[in-house]
Amino acid sequence: MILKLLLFAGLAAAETGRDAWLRYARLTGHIPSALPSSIVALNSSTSSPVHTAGQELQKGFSGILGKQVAVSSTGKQASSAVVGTVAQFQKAFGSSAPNVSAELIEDGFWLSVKGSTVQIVGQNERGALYGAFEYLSMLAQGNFTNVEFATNPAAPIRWINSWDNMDGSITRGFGGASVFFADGLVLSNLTRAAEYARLLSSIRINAAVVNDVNADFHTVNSTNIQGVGRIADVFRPYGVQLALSLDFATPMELGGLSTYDPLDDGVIAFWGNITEQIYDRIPDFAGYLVKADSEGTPGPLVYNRTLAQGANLFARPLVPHGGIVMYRAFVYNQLPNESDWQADRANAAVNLFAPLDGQFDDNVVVQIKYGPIDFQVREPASPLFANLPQTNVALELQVCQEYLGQQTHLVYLPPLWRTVLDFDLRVQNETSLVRDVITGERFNRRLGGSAAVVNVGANETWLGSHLAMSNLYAYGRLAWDWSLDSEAVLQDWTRLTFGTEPTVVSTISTMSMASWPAYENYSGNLGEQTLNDILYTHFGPNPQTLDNTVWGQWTRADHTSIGMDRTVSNGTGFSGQYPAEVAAMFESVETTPDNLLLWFHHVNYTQKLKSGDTVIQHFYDAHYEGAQTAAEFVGMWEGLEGKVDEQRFDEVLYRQTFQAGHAILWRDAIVNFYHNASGIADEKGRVGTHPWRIEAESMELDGYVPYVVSPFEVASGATAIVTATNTTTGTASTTLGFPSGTYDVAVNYFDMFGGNSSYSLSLSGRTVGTWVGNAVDTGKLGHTPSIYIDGHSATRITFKGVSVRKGDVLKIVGRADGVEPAPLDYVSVLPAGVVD
Ligand code: GCV
Repeated sequence: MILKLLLFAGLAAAETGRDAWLRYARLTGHIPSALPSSIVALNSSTSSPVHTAGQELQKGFSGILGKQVAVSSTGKQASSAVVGTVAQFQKAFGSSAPNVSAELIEDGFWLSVKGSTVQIVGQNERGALYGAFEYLSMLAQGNFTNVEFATNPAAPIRWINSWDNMDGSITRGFGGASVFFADGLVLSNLTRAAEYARLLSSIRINAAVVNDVNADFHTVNSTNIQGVGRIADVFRPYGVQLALSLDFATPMELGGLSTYDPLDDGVIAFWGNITEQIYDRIPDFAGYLVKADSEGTPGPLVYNRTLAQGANLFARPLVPHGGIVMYRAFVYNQLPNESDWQADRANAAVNLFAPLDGQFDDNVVVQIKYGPIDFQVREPASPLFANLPQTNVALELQVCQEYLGQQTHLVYLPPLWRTVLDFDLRVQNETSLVRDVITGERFNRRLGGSAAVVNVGANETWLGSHLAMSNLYAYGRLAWDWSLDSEAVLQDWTRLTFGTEPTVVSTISTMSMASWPAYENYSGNLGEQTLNDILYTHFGPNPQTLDNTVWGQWTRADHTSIGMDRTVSNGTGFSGQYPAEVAAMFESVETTPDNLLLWFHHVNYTQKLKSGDTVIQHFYDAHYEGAQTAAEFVGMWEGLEGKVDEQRFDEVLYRQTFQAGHAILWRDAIVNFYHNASGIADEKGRVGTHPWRIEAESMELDGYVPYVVSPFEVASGATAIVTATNTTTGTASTTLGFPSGTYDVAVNYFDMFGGNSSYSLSLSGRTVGTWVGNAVDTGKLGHTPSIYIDGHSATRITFKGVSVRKGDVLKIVGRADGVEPAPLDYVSVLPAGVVD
């Protein structure tokens, strides 16, 4: 361990992020001499994960240690790194092979490092490759200690779900186009798909669904079965199995049948045939993922069949091949009505699935989103985990930050995931942690595990953001062992991704661990959900979209009170879906934790929390605190200049700067919205008070006109300015009365999709800066774009350390472009330390 501190990974000049945590960057400092002098990979077939392991070891030794080591498929154990399965070791070395088979279950491995002798024994080939990656991860982190241990997965299902569409787009994709599909076909060049499989394998993901759950029936036509077969071919050397999402109505749409009724013989035969065609091409096909009767998708309920009948339809033809069906519990087609106090979308999953417990075939797994609604910033653990003791279940997470800043905000997700995984459901008054339910341990199920929605794209960074990659890495690590510490996993990722320099590790760790609490603080508090625009982009603030819709993500906020009454006594009855002890806890305001209060209860804004604050004051305080934290991330990251390669340093700085500005927008939008709703002042006098801010609409305007923004809360003073026409230039000017000094000058403007307006800012004729609002059109930020002046397009540019004289004339000239009329909201002239 001491060695670890002495070794630092070298700093390359520029890195794109494409190698992610598998950079194999050169270590500098003292490297022990006792290292393997040869690599023996006990299978030489190129599609074999053991062969891949040999290649990876060679690449790793070369990159990390600068040591060129030959690979062969035979050799001795002493002074070699030998990798293979239990059976391959026995065949090659007989009685001198490590006797470890009893310690291993499927996909597990045993790793022994004794100076220059390294043995990596997998229960299967995939396990052997995992072991090689583990050894390389140690080396890359400068850890040369001798070890000997066996490790096994917590659960057999460790999947990712891609939401890639056949046209090459990605649903909720923020990192470029699909690495699998374009124009209705599988890409001819699958280089990135293979690189992705390498990343997945290194974090022990064993299967990937490659197409969106809103599946296109063309995915299983004969051309595309051959196409996805090629994806499976590039996955195979990494031990990643391919799986597909299905469209329930395919028998009609593709097969020309008059029905897709799951009990119809023709339909049964149709799916049997498709399944055989798939296995002919992909013998190691993992299985199907099914979204049915949900958000308009077809399903068994259309024919009054049960969801179990629907799931079993796909499960049966998979049995002879060992495939499984992941059947999603995210089922709701009946849209609720908010005027009904008892209506609740959160009730749907338990209502639909619990009565079917025991009716699903053995190779069906019900895949359950972590919370009862939809990947919100905070939700209680889905009660469905407690209601299916005779059914295989898996947890569904999102690495994709759909509602959590879309990878333009740093949000390290494992601390959020932990709130669900570590939750004790108290089934039959016994310890019943969600993580033990999903692994199959609690109810003694053979199958179980997890799936995460991952939206990697062709962007060199994969997710559009370097720091967001920690979520993918952590997902894999946790899916293997849910008891791991979130921060320890993050630090491994950081050392592998950015090097072992202690300041780099501690800074990224501090930022990341603070990031989910910060996001929750400036988005939605007290279990109110993420207050973003659920009707449009799921990105910026728009709290009013949660109510008065059929989507059932209501807050029921009015002038005096807020929250969903989910009690049994007076509300939707949702709290009664939990086992008795938990139900009792959530039934009462007194025993419901503050952070879920508004999820379970409808209370006055003046309701006192356990913290002693009122609900409304908590909103105000949390939002100011969250935006402050996001602002601090910028300075923290700047402290890493020279310690992280320039390209990644700049790209992360760009995103952190955006986040800091957008967090202020979030803060102001939400506090203004609830201040307006409740009429209750902020005890600390901050809401509505902006001493360093100049509203654009209050400046002297020439060629600019005021524009009233909707929703009102996403523009300061509810008003922005826009150029008089879409082809002209406007000028906004004002004389500054602030004391002379050095300030940061921030300009809030709107970067809409469909235009790249240009701007210049000057002080009494001295140019402060020029810029173009093109981050959205160029895809530089990647979040879902907006064509409106709203909370999604709102952004900010900051000029630091500007010398301002009292009486200076501040002037902004904006030139419209495309649909974008150079919209401006306000200017802040900020003394050091002020966040506004
Ligand atoms: C792929 C949410 C998302 C949808 C997604 C759906 C699901 O509603 O916004 O894009 O569909 O969840 O998980 O099926």
